[in-house]
Amino acid sequence: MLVGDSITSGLSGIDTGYRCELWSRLAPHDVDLVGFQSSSAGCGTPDFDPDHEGKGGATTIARISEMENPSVFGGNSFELAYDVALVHIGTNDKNGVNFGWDQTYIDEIIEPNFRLMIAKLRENNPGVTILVGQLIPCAHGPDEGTGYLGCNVTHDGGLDNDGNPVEGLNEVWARIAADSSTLESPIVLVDHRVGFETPFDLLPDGVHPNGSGKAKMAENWAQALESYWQRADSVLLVEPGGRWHIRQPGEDDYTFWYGNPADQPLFGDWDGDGIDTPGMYRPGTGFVYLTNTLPGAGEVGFAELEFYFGNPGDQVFSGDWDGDGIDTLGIARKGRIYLRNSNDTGPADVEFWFGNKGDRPFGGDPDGNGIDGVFLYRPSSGFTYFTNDPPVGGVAATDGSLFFGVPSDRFVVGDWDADGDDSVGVYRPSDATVYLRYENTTGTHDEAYQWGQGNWSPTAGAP
Ligand SMILES: [Ca+2]
Ligand SMILES: [Ca+2]
Ligand SMILES: [Ca+2]
Ligand SMILES: [Ca+2]
Repeated sequence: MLVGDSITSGLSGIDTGYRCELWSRLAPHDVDLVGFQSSSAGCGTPDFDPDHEGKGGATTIARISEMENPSVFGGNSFELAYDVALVHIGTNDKNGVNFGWDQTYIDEIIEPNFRLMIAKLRENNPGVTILVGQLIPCAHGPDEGTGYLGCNVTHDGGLDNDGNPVEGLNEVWARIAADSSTLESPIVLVDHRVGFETPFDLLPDGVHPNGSGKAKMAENWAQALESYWQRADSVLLVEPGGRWHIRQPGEDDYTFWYGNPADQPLFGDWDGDGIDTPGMYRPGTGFVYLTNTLPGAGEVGFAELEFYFGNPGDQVFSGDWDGDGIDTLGIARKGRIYLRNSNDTGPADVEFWFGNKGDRPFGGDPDGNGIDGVFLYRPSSGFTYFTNDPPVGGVAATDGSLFFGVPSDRFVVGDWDADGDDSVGVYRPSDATVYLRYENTTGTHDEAYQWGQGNWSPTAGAP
């Protein structure tokens, strides 16, 4: 959901702000924009998704009250099921105050309104990722007739030809991102000032980006989204009693409860929104319990999907076997692999021979093509074998093998260095240490840290 003022909506009937450029830039990704406003003037891109939440002239508080009032645009925008919000708002907050603009105004009016926007975005979507744009600079002169603050006024109220009032607003957004970002709902600062030149990238009005300015904004948003979507995986640990730990270096672990003792932890993107969440396989009954919501800190998570999968004795693991962005489950049974592409009970969509009885299976993408293949750790030899993508029946090719870890290690697979391909890692019970390797070749670890207790179970993903 794109939230903002006319820099987002575009000039009425003329353009679509940065939205047209952003849509083209995000074409390789499966993006659905949401919002109760819709405008596509001037955007000739095929399949352009015109939905948005930008409004010309809006201050932050005006936007909040419109967005939550169904009588304005037909619904409460904060109740839409957005996964990511891109917010570029505040430029108009300086309007109407003219030379009453000072730090007190910023502290007492503007900052609470910015914080209210964050709170509203999270109200019905507690796991939303919020990308906050550092506002593009403006370049218009003071216009006392309309009460607009000129761009030659610094945010402490003085006149300064080099200053810019939006810088005071950007300091507020940076402060909010620093103190209000959480694991469950990250706030990522996107700096649109980088490479943005005034007046070169602005229309003659000194406020709205022109073609080059819009392209720069679109590129900044897209890069921030892509690095968020392709962020590094990390190891998670689950206590035998079902208490999960997500490591936050320098801070206490983020913990929550999910599943029963003896459940086998899974962690994946069960709904394709780019965020991994917990799952559990209960070997005694063959049931799988998945949730698409990361439980709040200290809270107990509840399964949103429950289904029967496999037989007692099967080894259950997860991955995205068809590259549609949704993780589903697979089974290893006596050297045969069964993969299913939907999260429900049913027969395998793909099955093939790979490995031996007793091998431990993991889903992962060693060649980074977006389709998960299968890793097998063989405790008897200490070797790990992998196949890049699921074959269509028959016997899977072994695309690589490596020696890493020792038989008592608990194996995991993930993209530890965020370069797009998955590689091996282990949790070693004897010294309660995570060892990660960035390449699928024999060699020593690239990263290691002591964490947790030896009887905890590892899983991996990007929460
Ligand atoms: Ca998800
Ligand atoms: Ca899939
Ligand atoms: Ca692959
Ligand atoms: Ca990698």
